[in-house]
Amino acid sequence: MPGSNSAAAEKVKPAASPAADKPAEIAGNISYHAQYSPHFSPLAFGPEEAFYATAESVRDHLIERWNDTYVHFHKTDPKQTYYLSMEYLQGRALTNAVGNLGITGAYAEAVKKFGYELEALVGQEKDAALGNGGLGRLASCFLDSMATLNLPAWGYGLRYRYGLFKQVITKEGQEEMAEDWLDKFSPWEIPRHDVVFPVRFFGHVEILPDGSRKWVGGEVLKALAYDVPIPGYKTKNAISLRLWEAKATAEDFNLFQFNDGQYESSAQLHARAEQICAVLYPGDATEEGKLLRLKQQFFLCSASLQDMIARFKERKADRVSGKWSEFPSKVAVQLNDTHPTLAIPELMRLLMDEEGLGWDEAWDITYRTVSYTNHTVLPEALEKWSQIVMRKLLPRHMEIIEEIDKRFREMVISKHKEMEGKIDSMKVLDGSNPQKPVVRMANLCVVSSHSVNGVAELHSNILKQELFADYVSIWPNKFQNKTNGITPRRWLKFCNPELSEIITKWLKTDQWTSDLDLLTGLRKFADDEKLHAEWAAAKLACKKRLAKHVLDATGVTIDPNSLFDIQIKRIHEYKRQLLNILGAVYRYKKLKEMSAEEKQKVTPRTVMIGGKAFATYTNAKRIVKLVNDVGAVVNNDPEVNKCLKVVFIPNYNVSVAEVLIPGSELSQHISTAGMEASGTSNMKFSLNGCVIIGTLDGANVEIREEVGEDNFFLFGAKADQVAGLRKDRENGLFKPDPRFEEAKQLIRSGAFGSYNYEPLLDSLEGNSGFGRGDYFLVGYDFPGYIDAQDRVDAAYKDKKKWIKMSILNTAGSGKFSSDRTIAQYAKEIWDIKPSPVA
Ligand code: B1N
Repeated sequence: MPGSNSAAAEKVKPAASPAADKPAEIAGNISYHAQYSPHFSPLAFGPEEAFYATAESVRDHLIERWNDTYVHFHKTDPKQTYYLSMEYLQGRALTNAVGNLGITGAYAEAVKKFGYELEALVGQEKDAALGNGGLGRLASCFLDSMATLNLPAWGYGLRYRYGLFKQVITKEGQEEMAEDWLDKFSPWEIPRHDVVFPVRFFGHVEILPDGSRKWVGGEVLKALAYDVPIPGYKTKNAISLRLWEAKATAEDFNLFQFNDGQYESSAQLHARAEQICAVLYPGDATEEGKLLRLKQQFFLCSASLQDMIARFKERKADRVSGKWSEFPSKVAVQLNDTHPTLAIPELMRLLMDEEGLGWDEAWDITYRTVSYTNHTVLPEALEKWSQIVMRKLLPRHMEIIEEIDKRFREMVISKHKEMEGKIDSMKVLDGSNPQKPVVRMANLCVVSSHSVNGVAELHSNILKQELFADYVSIWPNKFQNKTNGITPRRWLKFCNPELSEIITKWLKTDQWTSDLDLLTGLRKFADDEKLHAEWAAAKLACKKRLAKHVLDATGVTIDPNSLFDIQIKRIHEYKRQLLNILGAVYRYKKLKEMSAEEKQKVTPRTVMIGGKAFATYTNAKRIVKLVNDVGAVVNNDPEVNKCLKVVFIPNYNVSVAEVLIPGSELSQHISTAGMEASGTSNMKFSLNGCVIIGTLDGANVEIREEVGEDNFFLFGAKADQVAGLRKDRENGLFKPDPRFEEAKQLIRSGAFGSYNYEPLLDSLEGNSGFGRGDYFLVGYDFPGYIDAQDRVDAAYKDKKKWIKMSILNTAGSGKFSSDRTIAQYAKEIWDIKPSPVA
């Protein structure tokens, strides 16, 4: 490590270091941690203690690589990317760590010496759920790919005390409980007491005698770094996910008040510091104006930028020329949506007020450093912050934002006169409502970043043609597409060992795990009967594992020979779980009308729906309740339950996904076209040989292109029809299909209990106003959906055909590796290059 005593430290041989390939030595090291890492009594060695000791032993390997990588980057001083995200959905780390380090076998054997199976210990780990859904999981897949591609990159985030809530299903529906991922401790994080930065809130701006400005007063908290090492797959590189925690200092503790018995006020700032990282903001595509959320966002941005600048200065000392203008050739900052937008004014402030640069130079550096990814076009998810709140909390930043806005407007008038009429919608500050003037964060990002990208072709086109169309005429080259991806390690190799082995066997190489395009090599075996038999056996094994999870989690027994049909994602009206459940209700009704003979011919199906609803999103919670109520009736109806089961999967999270996705055969990605920016679980399902029923939305469009239209069940309105269809409804031109009416009617009849589903069903009716006149077009798409489901049933009856479709889905998934996505970001946005540790 660089630092004053590094030479001396290097001479000290660490004791009890494990050998990666010798199970006996590994076991010794696990036992060492059980004894000397003082978390439990040395006599206790149950599965939980064994998990923690094993994880600590694995962590030793990680730390070695992580230190080597840091030193390597320090010496070679490449340009680095800093990924700023308010969310990371890491899930569990043990399987991934031993898998990426290539020591799974050795550890599996080592823990056997204590009488444990590695799989059993893995289940002891709590999910790190520091994210809500796709956006957070994407950030985690990106970290895996950055490390695997040996890229000099960091992730920055917040160390929330409580991550995403735990979902408990009761008779009432969803209930939320705090999920205590740090209940004992996390073996994967390393507190960095040497990495601490001050972060200020409130206060005021002082004008100094030389005319420069300085932000002073208010309250100052400390940001303390916790590093989580991220190992690459089959490489010596391990990068960092740096999570900040808020702390108050000893000086903030008022001993006088405490001694006077005023316990609460004596530790006021400590309490406020604790609030900052207490909980993850539980929103996905909805935004609520909360001061605390703004504080969180600034906390992340300020600490991260101070850290980057400190590193730039530290390394600058070794460089010949140490000019600030070099900053953008050493640092790339990627904003994961608008949540870390405050990085823009904060970088400007640090460069101007702390480093003494002028506006023009600071602006040039900021613009060349920062780039922005947009993840949604939903109007309610486009962040807008009250100018009044912003000015109070961050007075200097508000000044800077005002200046950015002013200069942008002047630029348009002087250089793009033709756009003058559009300034009102393009500018950063929106004062159209004098009661509540706001800062439009997306506009601030577009104006201040050198690159703006969407997350799938269709989404990026919508950005260019609609949301950001006016900016395109000013900056035609600023807008890009970077189709999302997923890591094939976690989402195939580790979660689906059965299928992975078959793929490796048939491709005669395991290189596909880092070169996913090799999967196309499966195409030539798509009709091979031997492969079919192996493929079907692997799927059945995964279905049995899934069935066991369902039984454990819900008490419902499901038949592994039925078609496993899954929709798992956050519950949202635009994702249309309602369409799915109405389809299941319609299927139930038809089954009830059938004779015993007719039922013999039916393709038996298990419909599984899982996902969390935002705590105050009433309609989403009603949907959860409806799925559970339908399941309770259908699953207990002996007339139909051989042909249909409906199961709500509780507490959907990363590790549940790792069990469900490998066992899936059909998965539903059925959002109203134009509304799902990309989707990433669609990629995971397809990669695991699952066929998609879906709309032409988000990345579905590209998946269908890659796997072939015969291997995708398409239905529904196209994105460019949606606006017209809504208009038609308003004009009373929409005629609902009788099947849609039947399904709603059955719910209204009380067949699934007496809960009042009227508000939910109302949302699908009317022309506008209350219920929004079926804004998400469930009624319009219903007949097409039912027809597509009929095609699914027919296809599933032909086992050969179905397995071929399944193989061709896996074979066509190469494009959706996050390695491809990250390589494109590295080349086309960040301009960084691989830098492997020798
Ligand atoms: O980002 C994912 C996409 O695959 C999904 O289609 C998209 O819905 C998701 C506010 C969001 N967009 N916006 C959010 C998350 C939290 C929050 O507070 C908005 N999440 C997405 C990855 O690109």
